[in-house]
Amino acid sequence: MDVLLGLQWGDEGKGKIVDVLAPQYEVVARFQGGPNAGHTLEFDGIKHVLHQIPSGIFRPQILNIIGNGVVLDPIVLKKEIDALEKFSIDYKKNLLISKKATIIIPTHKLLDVALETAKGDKKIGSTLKGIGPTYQDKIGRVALRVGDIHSPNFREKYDTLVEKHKTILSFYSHPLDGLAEMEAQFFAAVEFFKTLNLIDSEYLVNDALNADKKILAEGAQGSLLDVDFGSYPFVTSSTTMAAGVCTGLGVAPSKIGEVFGIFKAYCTRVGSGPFPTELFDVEGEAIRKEGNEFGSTTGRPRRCGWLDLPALRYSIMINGVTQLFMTKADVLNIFEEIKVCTHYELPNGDRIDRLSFEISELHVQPAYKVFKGWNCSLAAVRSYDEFPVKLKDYVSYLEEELQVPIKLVSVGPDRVQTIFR
Ligand code: 2SA
Ligand code: GDP
Ligand code: MG
Repeated sequence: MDVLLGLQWGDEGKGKIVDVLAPQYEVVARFQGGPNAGHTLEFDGIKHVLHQIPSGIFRPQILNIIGNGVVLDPIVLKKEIDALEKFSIDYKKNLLISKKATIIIPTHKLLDVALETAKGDKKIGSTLKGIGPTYQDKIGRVALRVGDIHSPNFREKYDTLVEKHKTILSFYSHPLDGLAEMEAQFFAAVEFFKTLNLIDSEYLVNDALNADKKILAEGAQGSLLDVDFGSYPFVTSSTTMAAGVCTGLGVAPSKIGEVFGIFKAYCTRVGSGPFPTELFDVEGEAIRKEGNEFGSTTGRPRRCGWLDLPALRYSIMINGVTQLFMTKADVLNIFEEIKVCTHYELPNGDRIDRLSFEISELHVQPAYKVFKGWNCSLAAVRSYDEFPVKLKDYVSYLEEELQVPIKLVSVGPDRVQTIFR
């Protein structure tokens, strides 16, 4: 089993690259996150944004699994499936859902809003999809799971959980506006859910591996948003790193083969939290405009900045990355000069190149190496040989610094704008 995951703060282009690699695999599986994710795929002039459905869904021969590590919103899933209807995708055959995945219920979303509001200017910048409260209930051992929908006690379990949530919501004086309507949608979506392929996905995954079938695990968010190793508390609530594949799908660490680490040629972050190379000037604005850096789920503008090597090295280390994929190289076409952060400096001039526990309080300044930009369009480029020399230099420099080969460079959102090396 191979893994593809984001090395930054998400939105590295995972959806696009999973779709490109999918024909090499028989199964594509999501192992964490939920409707907070927005994975964009583009082909035949059409753009698709997936939230919970794995990005192999457009390849008819591939089985797509939503694993036990995912928190799943039935209402969002119904909408996603409806949006796929016109593309004649056989989701009853190609989409399989773990009975052990956790269900997001309407009050989880209200709680997400209430908890964020209570944080005031310390808010995480949650997508408000109910992710944090649902993972809290999972770990607190009170959550509902997909397999529960067939239980005669489902409604009772639901009501017990909602009562608990209402107590917390009343503590925060949070209104229950819209709850009745959300519940009606939820129960309708649960009925629809019963018609889907709900399975013990750990058996399917391990049987497939034992039969030498190839599986690609598709990460969501990014390593710097990992609940343990990200910039806590400004993180998501799941294990976004490679280790999450084992708990999120039920596979042994020994089954993991290649770990594809995907990064943008620069950095973005959506939501709050430290971002040492963030640009607050016209350059940051130019990246946002050129890269169309707006949240794929919420539409929020993404914060933009230069590539950060200490952060990338950290992500490579905790994930055991074996191959690097660089995306959005074309977004840097517009720049005369491109910067890469090689290390950080403290106010006293000391040099830092590790992401310590204290780093967010140290007021580090990024130190940059400056490259001359290639300053030309990459729209028609279809092979590495056609790359401008300055882009080749940029790729070689990063490879040397990161000590992992860059095997793929993406030069546009479309499937065909993908260059293998
Ligand atoms: P949450 O909703 O509880 O997981 O939010 C916690 C933090 O995690 C960040 N987060 C994300 N960061 C990048 N991309 C994500 N997906 C969407 C996208 C985001 C969007 O593809 O653009 O549309 O805004 C994602 N999901 C969660 C989030 O910003 C918080 O910082
Ligand atoms: P994901 O969450 O990692 O799947 O990434 P998102 O879909 O949230 O954000 C990536 C955005 O960049 C999407 O709009 C993609 O269509 C787009 N994209 C992906 N690769 C490239 C690329 O190489 N160049 C450009 N210009 N856009 C890209
Ligand atoms: Mg995204």
